[in-house]
Amino acid sequence: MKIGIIGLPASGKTVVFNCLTGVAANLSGGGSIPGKGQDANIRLVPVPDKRLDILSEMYQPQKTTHAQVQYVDVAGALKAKEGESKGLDELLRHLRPVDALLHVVRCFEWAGTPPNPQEDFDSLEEEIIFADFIIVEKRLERMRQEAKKGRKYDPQEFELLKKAKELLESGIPLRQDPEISTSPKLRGYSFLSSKPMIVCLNQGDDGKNFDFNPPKDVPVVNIKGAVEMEILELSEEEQEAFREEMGIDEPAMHMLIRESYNLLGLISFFTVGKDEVRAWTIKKGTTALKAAGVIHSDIERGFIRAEVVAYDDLIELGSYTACKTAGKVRLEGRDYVVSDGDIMHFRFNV
Ligand SMILES: Nc1nc2c(ncn2[C@@H]2O[C@H](COP(=O)(O)OP(=O)(O)O)[C@@H](O)[C@H]2O)c(=O)[nH]1
Ligand SMILES: [Mg+2]
Repeated sequence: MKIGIIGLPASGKTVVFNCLTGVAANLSGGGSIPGKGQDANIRLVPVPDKRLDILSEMYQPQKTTHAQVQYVDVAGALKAKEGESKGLDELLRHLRPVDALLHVVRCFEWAGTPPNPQEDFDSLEEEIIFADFIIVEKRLERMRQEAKKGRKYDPQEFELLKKAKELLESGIPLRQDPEISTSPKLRGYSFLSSKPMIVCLNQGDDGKNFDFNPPKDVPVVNIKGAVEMEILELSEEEQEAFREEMGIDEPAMHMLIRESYNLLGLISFFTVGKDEVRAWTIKKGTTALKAAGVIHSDIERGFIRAEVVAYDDLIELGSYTACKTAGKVRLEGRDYVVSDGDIMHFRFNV
């Protein structure tokens, strides 16, 4: 799972990336020097999950493994200024494969420029829509030419692209149209505006709020990037003391990571034991059989049954044995739809 961080220059993308990944990343061309170098920072981030910590305490395993999400921070602006189209291609190359976008919006004064989150958001949203529009138009044109030459093209794909063009022309991002954004026929285009998006309002130290209307279906998370970064530079103990003092329960980034996990329609199931306590990532709606396959193809192939306990039951009753006695350990078949937080033991035979 990959999440691309986008935003206008100096919105705080790299700061947010650093906070998310908890380590300072040095990026040539990052910061306030847009267009100079187009490298991308890519890093795997463990998804914070209190349940996993509690399970770990219970089982004292040798190893605890979190679910992971990959974040990509791209340098440079999306805006294609005159003569910068090469940079734009490079940027899009990094962004096309991501599963979702994290759009960072500046809400602090920077270099004497007051914040204007709505305008900033809208202008980048327009860029995204325009980038998709160019692709659709080029493709439609080529299909028309092929048709003229009597060559075959996929009429369904043509109709879908025409609809996409109409939406984009009206300034509507493709993510708002389920038919378009989920169509297998259009998947290969990796349209930016069809990717799910989360907005991250990056506030200054004062935490001042601004009027901001996100488009529908786009969740908004408030963070203070610079403050978070300062906290991260402290030692573990200092961090804890500081958060306690400020009444902050956990780093804001934890919430952001979890929000982006939810946004992708992802849930976790757990496997527990003395060797390892682990969170596994699946899409909502995944069956026990397919969940087994996430662990190993052999377990899927030889699947017999799954022993399932709900996380809440395990915590309430205190142990697996207690759950068994209370009849809370269920035996489920291959078509069982796994719930978030299920603790699973697979019985299989190969
Ligand atoms: N005051 C303030 N400055 C910030 C905040 N986040 C980032 N900055 C500053 O804004 C500038 C641009 O940040 P950066 O993360 O490099 O932006 P990027 O171009 O989007 O990657 C840097 O000088 C940061 O120190 C914030 O929350 N508050
Ligand atoms: Mg940057």
